[in-house]
Amino acid sequence: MKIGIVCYPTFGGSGVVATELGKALAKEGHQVHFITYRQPTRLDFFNQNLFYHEVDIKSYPLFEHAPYELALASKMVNVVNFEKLDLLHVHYAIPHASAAYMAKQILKEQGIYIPVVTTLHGTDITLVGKDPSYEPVVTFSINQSDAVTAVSEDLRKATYEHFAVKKEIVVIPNFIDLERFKRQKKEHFKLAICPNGEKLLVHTSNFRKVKRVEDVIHVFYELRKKIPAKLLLVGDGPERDKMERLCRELGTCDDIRFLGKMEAVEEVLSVADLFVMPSEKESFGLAALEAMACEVPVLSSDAGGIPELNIDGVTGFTCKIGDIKTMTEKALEILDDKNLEGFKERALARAKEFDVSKILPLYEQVYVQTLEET
Ligand code: GMT
Repeated sequence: MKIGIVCYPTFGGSGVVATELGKALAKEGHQVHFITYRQPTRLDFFNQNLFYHEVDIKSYPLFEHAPYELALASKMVNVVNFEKLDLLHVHYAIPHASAAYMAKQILKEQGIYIPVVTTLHGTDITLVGKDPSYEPVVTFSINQSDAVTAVSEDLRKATYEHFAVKKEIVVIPNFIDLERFKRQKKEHFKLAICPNGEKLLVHTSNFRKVKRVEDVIHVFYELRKKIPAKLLLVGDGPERDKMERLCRELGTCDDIRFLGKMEAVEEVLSVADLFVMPSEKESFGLAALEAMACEVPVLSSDAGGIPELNIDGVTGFTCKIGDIKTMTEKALEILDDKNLEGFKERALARAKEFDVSKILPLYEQVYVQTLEET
């Protein structure tokens, strides 16, 4: 098949899933055309089946905000026409699903029919999408898609709850490349961070409010009163400054390192003992899956679709959002030497259920079915 993939090219989960999906499809022999405003972060290798088309965003003094959606729709029309694509797969509804709808209508006028598959990733539904400033367009463009997928059962339910969506939504969870995300021998790294055998906690995110990074720091602060431990915070975003200030206020700076955005996050995960994800909202929790693939148990909130991945008491624990006390107790339970190895083994076993080889055929099935029906 010739597939056009539209996504955000950034470190965000939806962009990562879209890029990894495109790479996996290309390895299977499909021709994949990425249509984005920048080279996707993870589009980092050559394959003869992979193509990248940059959206040209023309600015003009009259525009306070350049009309990205129009530029994207125009690019989609151009690429579908020129590359003879079979379908468009857009990741994150805003504004990709409505831009795809517009492209589809323009192409229809030209006698070309292009089916659109929309994948809902999370905040496009649970946060931004349901805001009245976007809701009517999001509802319309989801209903106009030829097929819709969501990354968890919880997100599927939330979509039906918040929007007048009539389309069938197929749940296809996030997936992981176990060749890349596996525990690597990095003892020297562990020794440098934890010279006295301290336990190592890791959190990775885009430091947005919904991630509740302050809970990670508070849990760590409480935990450190009981056992020697260190914390690595990977990623960057709007809350980072506030979090640095919080560390100073709590006097934990010596034991916490902010590493910023990192490409090779699997190297950090390879030396971690516990991954912390206390999010307020989380449709799936790709970052937790990456940790589990590196044999790291997960201490998380029970938000959104996280419990569909992190099995309470098995691969880690899921606690009520903001419940620092329980989270600290559960962290201690996981990190207890008599429990830790078991949690690590079960985290890896669970991650294997989301191997890319198991999830890719589910997307291919949606494509085939969509093409047959349209
Ligand atoms: O987590 C984020 O804020 C980024 C966001 C995105 O769309 O880029 O991630 C969402 O999509 C990921 C991939 O499907 C999911 O694993 C994340 O759980 C989801 N984030 C939220 O729902 C907050």
